[in-house]
Amino acid sequence: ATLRAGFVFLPLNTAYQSGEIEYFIGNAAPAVVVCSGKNFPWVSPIAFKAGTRHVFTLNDDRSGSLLERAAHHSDVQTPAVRRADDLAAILYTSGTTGRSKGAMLSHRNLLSNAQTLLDYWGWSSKDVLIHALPIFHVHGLFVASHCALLAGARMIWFAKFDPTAVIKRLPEATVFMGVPTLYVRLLANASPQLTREACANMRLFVAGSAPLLIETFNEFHERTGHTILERYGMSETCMLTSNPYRAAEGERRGGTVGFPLPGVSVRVADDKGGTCAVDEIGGIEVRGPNVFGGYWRMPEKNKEEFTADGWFKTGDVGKIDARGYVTIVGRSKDLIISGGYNVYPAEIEGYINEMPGVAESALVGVPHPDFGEVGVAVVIAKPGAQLDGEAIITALKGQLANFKIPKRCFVATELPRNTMGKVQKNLLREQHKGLFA
Ligand code: MCA
Ligand code: AMP
Repeated sequence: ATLRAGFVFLPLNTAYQSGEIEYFIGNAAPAVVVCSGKNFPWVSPIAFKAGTRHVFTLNDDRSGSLLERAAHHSDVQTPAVRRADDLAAILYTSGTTGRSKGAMLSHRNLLSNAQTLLDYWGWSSKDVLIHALPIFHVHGLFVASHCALLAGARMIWFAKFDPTAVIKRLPEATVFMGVPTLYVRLLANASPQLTREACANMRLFVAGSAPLLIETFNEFHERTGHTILERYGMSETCMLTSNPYRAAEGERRGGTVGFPLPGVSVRVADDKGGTCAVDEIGGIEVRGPNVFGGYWRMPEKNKEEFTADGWFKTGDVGKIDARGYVTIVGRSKDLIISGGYNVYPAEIEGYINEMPGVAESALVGVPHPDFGEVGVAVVIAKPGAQLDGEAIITALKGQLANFKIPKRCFVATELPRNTMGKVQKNLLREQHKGLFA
């Protein structure tokens, strides 16, 4: 509705706490804020203080002041005319240093990507999508919803992912999209019902947002007969690469994220400003009509994250093979992806370092069977101070969204450092890699 009216919208994770919301509203300066009735008592003061003119409520059962006010307006609405380059949405992505950055996505960015996916993944109005992802991030919001809406397809809507409930509806559906954790849970929790018969009507299972383990890819194929299509994207760029949908274009290769989508250019850069040879590992850079225009009110970040010749530096590290398949092998940015949500260590470390008695801290990502990766904190006390890891976790819970809370917190005597004095997070990761095995 916001886009049709020609305005700009900014979706936010409902798990965010007041400090996080205060930053987003203060930075984005929206004219209108919509929240649930339950959150109105603490969201509205933050919004009014930041200069927001209207705060409306909207609840899961469609009650609340937003629709009450809308009821007085006509049912017929003519979409506002907007140019392709006009701003459509702002998606906040956490910064590697400092606060979150708002990626400015234009109507062209959103429409070009949706049209490309519509064609590349063979959408039609006969499709039925099982939608079980949150709608405040690119995956559930743009990839899933835009494809279904543009195709005129149906959606089976889940406000929250529940593997048993999803498997029950598979026989009516044709498309499912999930982060790897959803596939892990489909296989683990409700395994007896997840059969070839249950998936007989399905034509496409898409995975992305985080690396899909080859074990999950293989087990899903054994169980259902379907080969998951893995694709790769970012909030700043929408979708960039995809394994092929049609067999004529190639096989879906587990462990790769497929080919650059039509119209999208992907290159792998070495650290001397050149382009890597086939199979050589380097920084992934991208260009195309889907790539955002820059960060909201942060011109200095735009200079850092685009090359002089206009390519966006993704911060992902990978390679391209002779057939053109892209493989992501790691990240140059200090980022943990937990159950498909991004956790930036610098942000969590900042909160821990503010606590009484804390000298410094480091957050690292370690393997986790359900979430793929989770954050583990290592904290150093100031001389004479006594710290308790559990108490630190409890204190963080009131301040940060739940997915950012470290799953464990250890108190140590020092952090490993290299000769330059930089914390060697690789050593901490190595030390704790078996915690959840
Ligand atoms: C919940 N918790 C988590 C996570 N989710 N901890 C770490 N990582 C998480 N992702 C916490 C809960 O607060 C709880 O803590 C404990 O872990 C167990 O929660 P559980 O009930 O298992 O969680 P859930 O509510 O079932 O949620 C799990 C989920 C959810 C369904 C996997 O995280 C999710 O919807 N993830 C998808 C995110 C997504 O859409 N990403 C796409 C971003 P406690 O017990 O202490 O309360 S778009 C993107 O990345 C790009 C563009 C792309 O390519 O798509
Ligand atoms: P976000 O900023 O939340 O949009 O997250 C984007 C990041 O998710 C990318 O830069 C990648 O690091 C990661 N990502 C997305 N899809 C995949 C994938 N299929 N495999 C590995 N990493 C992925």
